[in-house]
Amino acid sequence: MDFMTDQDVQKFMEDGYVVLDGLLTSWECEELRQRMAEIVERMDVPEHCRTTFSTNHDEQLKTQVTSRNPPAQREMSIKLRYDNGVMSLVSVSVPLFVTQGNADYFITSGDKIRFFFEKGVFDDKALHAFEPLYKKVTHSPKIQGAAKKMGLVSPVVLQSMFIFKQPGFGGEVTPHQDATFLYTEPLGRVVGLWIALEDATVNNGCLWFIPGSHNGGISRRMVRTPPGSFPLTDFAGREQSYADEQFVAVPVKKGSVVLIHGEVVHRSAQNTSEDSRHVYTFHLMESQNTRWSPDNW
Ligand code: AKG
Repeated sequence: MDFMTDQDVQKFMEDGYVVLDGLLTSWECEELRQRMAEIVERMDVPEHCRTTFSTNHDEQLKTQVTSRNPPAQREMSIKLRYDNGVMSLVSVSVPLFVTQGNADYFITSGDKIRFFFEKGVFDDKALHAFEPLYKKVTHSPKIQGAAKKMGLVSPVVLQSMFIFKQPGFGGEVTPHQDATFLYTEPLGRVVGLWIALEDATVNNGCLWFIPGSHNGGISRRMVRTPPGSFPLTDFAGREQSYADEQFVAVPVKKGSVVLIHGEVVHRSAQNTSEDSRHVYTFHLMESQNTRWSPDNW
């Protein structure tokens, strides 16, 4: 039987997302987490690269505006520990502002491994292309089969991320549509693949979706500003407001993958639990007859 069934495809078309269980074994998840622990262990993030990433309009604008006035103190240190298969954030002090360097670090991150730190806390080749274990998962027969089943003919990998969502710390991701950040003409060419490397629960910050919200276009776009100007990106339009009741929680088991339509509205809450919620995620785009917007970051 196909890893992605016809019913899964139908659910994806109707709701804008679908969960596929059993993409990875528990052992494969641990292998990926262990590899990430090694990468983190040897990372050295220069001061100008210590940046957070927020989907929130006001926060992005605020950090970019305040960055014109560098604060007197921009010290940051981060310490992670990896014990018995559990990665934990040991200590951290906070960078308060971003600088021009930060914005460059973000905008040039598409083909590199780069670290974005949690709001309130806080490399050089893309995971999906250069890290053999991550590359293997990204290009696995199951993923290729699912891409084909969704109708992708010439899919390309746009970006990849490892999201830590640390216990008691991992921040909220506000409601957004991925096409806000990964805009194509026409729309409907981008799909996110969000792989749970640990159980994702309501307590540790699983995804929440508004089923069917992928059919109404997008309400805002993140665009590059003209060359030579600062900040380097801005938002055109605003995210709509959504009622809490519209969202459906989607807890998933370790090793499952959630397929996320580029226009479906989704969010995740802060991780207030004692469990981390590690995820490997990447985005695919159908490249045939698609225009990747030059205004994208
Ligand atoms: C995304 O990748 O678009 C997300 O919204 C991820 C949010 C999360 O992992 O908490």
